[in-house]
Amino acid sequence: MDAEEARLFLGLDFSTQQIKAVTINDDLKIVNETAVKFDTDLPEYKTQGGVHIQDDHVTVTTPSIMWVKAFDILLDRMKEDGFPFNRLVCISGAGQQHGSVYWKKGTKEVLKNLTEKASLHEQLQNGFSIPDSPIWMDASTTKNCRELEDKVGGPLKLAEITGSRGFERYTGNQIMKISQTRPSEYEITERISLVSSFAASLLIGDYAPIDLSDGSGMNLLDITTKKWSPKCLQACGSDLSSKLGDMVSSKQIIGSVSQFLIGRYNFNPSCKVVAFTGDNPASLAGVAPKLGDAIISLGSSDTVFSWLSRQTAELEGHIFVNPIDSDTYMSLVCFKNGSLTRERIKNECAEGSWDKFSDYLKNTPMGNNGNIGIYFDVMEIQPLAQGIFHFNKSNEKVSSFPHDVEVRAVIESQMIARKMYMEMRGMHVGPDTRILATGGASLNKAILQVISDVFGAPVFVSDIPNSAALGSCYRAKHGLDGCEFTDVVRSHPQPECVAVPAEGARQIYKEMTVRYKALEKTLANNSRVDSRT
Ligand code: ADP
Ligand code: XUL
Repeated sequence: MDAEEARLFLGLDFSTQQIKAVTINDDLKIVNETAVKFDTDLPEYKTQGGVHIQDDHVTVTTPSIMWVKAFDILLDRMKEDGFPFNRLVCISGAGQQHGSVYWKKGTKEVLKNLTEKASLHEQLQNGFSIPDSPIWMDASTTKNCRELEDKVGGPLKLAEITGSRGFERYTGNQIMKISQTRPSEYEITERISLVSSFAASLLIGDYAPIDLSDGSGMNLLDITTKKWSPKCLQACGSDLSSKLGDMVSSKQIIGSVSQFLIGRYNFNPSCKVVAFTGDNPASLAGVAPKLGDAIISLGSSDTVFSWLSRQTAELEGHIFVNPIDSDTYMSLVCFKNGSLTRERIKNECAEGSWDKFSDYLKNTPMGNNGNIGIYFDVMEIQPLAQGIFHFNKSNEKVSSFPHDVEVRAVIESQMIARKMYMEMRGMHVGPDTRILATGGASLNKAILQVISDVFGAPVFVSDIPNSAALGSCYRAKHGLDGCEFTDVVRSHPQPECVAVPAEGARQIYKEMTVRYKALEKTLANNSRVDSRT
């Protein structure tokens, strides 16, 4: 087959700050990358980092229609660049996890009858019963989490059923809050989608089903039976089962592209769509891991995750059904204060330059002369605390650090916490563990060196930091070709080792972790404290 006709696979990532699109051919070679950034490409929505943080500081939302308009822009941009939509044979995608979209009664018909003469956002303008989607950064549902845990028999029981105790950002708790506080909007909601299944709906022109892996981030799915848990559904809202629809395996083909896409952009009528999933599950596919690898994703959120052969219930972290093989699982811990916190420190202390930020990291000693900072710009997940804290080597609070110390402090404390909670979740890292780094900040070698020093293991990266979009391409190929996933990723480029632990790192970070743990414990749970003043 000549290059003009070769099959192409599209992977989309509806992430917190942008929509990314990656296209590969059958040899897994990337032939196109396009992105639309919410803050800069859609300034009319006035988002910061893709979100709106409400006045109470804990409610965090994104206008659902902004995602639709961003998708219009993405497709228009690709069309202007002459992208060969007609060569796409299959598409899959990812979405930031836990966020929910509320489609108003009647919108199913609108989706099924889209006209190619107008854009998606023009036609879906009035399609949402709740116009602002609660997203994964929201921490406003503590009361609902406790109510759900109580109704099913406690936090550990909820973790046994759904893979996680009650977490504020988890969709079931968000739905419970809406059904209790906005009953009339809840009533006129025809379908509740995750960001992933919402995005898939835009492609197939109908409500797309939620997949088992992203569905595991809701506190609603029984991850053993792989069915909605009747107890959890009942606790979170009336008639919830019909509002959520059926679930599908993450590798299932859910339909073909809509007439709208065929008419407006010249998609091939036979192009299939594989169920969309969460960005972290999609990243698992995108790094093509071996059993035992630990993956650290450094995007808007930082996450650590790995492939699990069997599940165990814990109060820390999460278990999701594995997106590649739904008979196995993946474990994950998520941290809210990731890239945006590092970016703030870069702007305040390193004149807005990642190069200067990296120089500070390289020129300060491991262990930072005993200084420890804790940076929870927004309410963290574990612990549930907010504020900025500086401690000197005697564990005394100080008001600030010099700029270079601040830069090292933010990276050291973030990475110590990543390792500490990963171990609490039962994920083990030894000197032979491969740490696969991905996400925006994995471009930064100085940060990767600190990760290697703190984790005491070698760090590897691939050429492409967009593992969620790339993983979506792989999942599209997997779903369409129906072969083993290992066959799909056979020619996935081997990641390169970019950092090994420095001599002496192990002892320094062992001691620092003990101090960090004790200092973190002193932070008031569930309160907002700021020691900067
Ligand atoms: P998301 O998928 O959540 O939108 P990405 O994985 O694309 O996020 O990561 C975006 C982040 O990457 C930005 O917020 C930025 O802070 C970070 N980033 C980009 N380049 C660098 C760099 N050289 N060093 C550290 N962080 C970086
Ligand atoms: C994972 C989580 C975040 C979002 C956004 O549990 O909340 O990683 O998926 O990336």
